[in-house]
Amino acid sequence: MERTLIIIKPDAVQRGLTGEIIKRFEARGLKIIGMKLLHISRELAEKHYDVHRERPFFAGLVEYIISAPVVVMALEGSDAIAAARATIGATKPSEAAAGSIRGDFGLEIGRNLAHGSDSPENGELEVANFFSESELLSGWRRDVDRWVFE
Ligand code: IDP
Ligand code: MG
Repeated sequence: MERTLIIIKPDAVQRGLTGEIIKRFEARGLKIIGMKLLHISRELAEKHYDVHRERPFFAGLVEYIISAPVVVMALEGSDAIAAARATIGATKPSEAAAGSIRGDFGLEIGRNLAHGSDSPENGELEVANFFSESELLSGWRRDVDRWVFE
């Protein structure tokens, strides 16, 4: 099982799309093992986006992600990384496939609604950046699991 960190970004929360976005991950079969509403601190935002520190859009990206509350989720599933990124869609919403979150609800790269981890290693690290061990319910029994996982 892989873990991925999903961030429902400030634009999505402000636009009332939180439920719509959660619904898509739930329907996909990904298991929610942690979820909370929070206002990300500048320190945590800079840590989360550290790989982009040298990019010209870094300052704007940090301002965007700390501009208002977000909903963060830790999801678990087989191939959770690739599945969640496909559900989110391409980074640039204008190029994202219709049917994806960004392809259905976004237009601009700086307002692209959701984050998903890009590798199993980063999934583990990012989940740990946002959730304490006691906030993660990895072992909870979901009765439909045998109809989702082979
Ligand atoms: P991802 O979110 O699809 O994984 P990354 O390349 O990891 O995309 O970039 C992280 C975030 O930085 C993007 O989701 C987007 O919000 C922002 N970003 C990336 N490239 C640009 C850009 O060229 N201009 C403005 N923001 C950008
Ligand atoms: Mg990324």
